[in-house]
Amino acid sequence: MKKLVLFSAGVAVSLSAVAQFKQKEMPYPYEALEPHIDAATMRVHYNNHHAGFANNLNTILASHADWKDKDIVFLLKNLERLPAEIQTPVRNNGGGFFNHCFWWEMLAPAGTAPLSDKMKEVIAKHFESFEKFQAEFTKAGLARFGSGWIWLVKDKDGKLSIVSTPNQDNPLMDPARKDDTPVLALDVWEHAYYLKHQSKRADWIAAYWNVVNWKKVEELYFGK
Ligand code: MN3
Repeated sequence: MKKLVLFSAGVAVSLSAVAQFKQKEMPYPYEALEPHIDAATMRVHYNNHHAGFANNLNTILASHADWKDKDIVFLLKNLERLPAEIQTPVRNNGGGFFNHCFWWEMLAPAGTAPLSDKMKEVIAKHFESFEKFQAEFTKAGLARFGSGWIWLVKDKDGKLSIVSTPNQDNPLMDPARKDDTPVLALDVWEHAYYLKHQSKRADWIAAYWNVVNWKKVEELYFGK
């Protein structure tokens, strides 16, 4: 990155130190999830939407020295401790940054990260059957009005629940869930599917099930 130096009240501030929230490289090529998720959607989702959240977050925190070096999870779990004027911008852009970092890891080329019997059993234990879980998660995705995310969340005792959040919110922001871990996510913002499915969110969710990274879900549930 080009190093820019600003002088403010006689103090040199290096902007190269500011761009700390960086996207990781995608774990697979843009076309790897075809035909379930098209390369054009992946490209715009990663390079425009996710990059936008990262850039905005860095800009917002550039003038808040006490906060810009914090870890993203810390920021999202402590939004109420931030200066009032940046709480909502960090909620939206920090949420968008974190959610999309999580999102790319939630996906894998079809057939490469199948659901293990072990994980299937855990899910079935909580939702009667894996199929019932899938139906319930899908229903939550269809019911989310406007934009948002659907999550499968594990609490500290290993109990699973489905959580629906608006906008770029996520379970980390909920003080009642501070010990919980998201293990699966679904982006139901139109930008995630509109190029291919237009307004048909049900088709999008059906496509999504083909490319879930169940290995990652299992890793998040059981720990590495
Ligand atoms: Mn998105």
